[in-house]
Amino acid sequence: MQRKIESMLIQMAVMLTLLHLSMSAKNCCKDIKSIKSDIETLKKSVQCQSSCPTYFTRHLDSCYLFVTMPNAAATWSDASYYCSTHNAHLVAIETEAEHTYIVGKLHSDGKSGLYFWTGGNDLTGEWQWSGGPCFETKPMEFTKWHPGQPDEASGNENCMDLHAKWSLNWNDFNCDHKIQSICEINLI
Ligand SMILES: [Ca+2]
Ligand SMILES: [Ca+2]
Repeated sequence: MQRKIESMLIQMAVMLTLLHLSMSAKNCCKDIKSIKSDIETLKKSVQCQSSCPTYFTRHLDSCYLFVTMPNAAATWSDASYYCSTHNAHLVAIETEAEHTYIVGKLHSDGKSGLYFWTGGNDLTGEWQWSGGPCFETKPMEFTKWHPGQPDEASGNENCMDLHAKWSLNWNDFNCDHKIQSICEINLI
């Protein structure tokens, strides 16, 4: 009888230990999940901004940096990297109004004779706006292609520029060309 009770007690102790271990495991994973979500929130709060840096121009809920210095002409990927160093992304022109604002600004600043990289690219097969700090990559919906573009003219035109020769309408261009660029920050 005593042996039976001892064995039952041992079984209960084993079950309680297993139950405790399983609960700790659950808590541990829950904790890791909540830590991960805290890190994501923290990352966003560090990268996203609610006001424009002084050297950016504000328009509606965006800040723009027109990179027009002659020595700042860069390939698309270098221009994209440059924007990221300012916590920005290459400009995403998402509406007719945004296109009109940018073209108007380049005209009023006397820069409409230059060529500018935007974040538009089809490097993954579909035309999209490249992402960056606090801005998700997204498909291109509004477009302002110059008639006949995109034409993949050189057989290797995967990046979109505002094309001076065509009144700053859009062109697909070889990503290795070195031209000016526009960075954007979408404010939160
Ligand atoms: Ca935009
Ligand atoms: Ca083209």
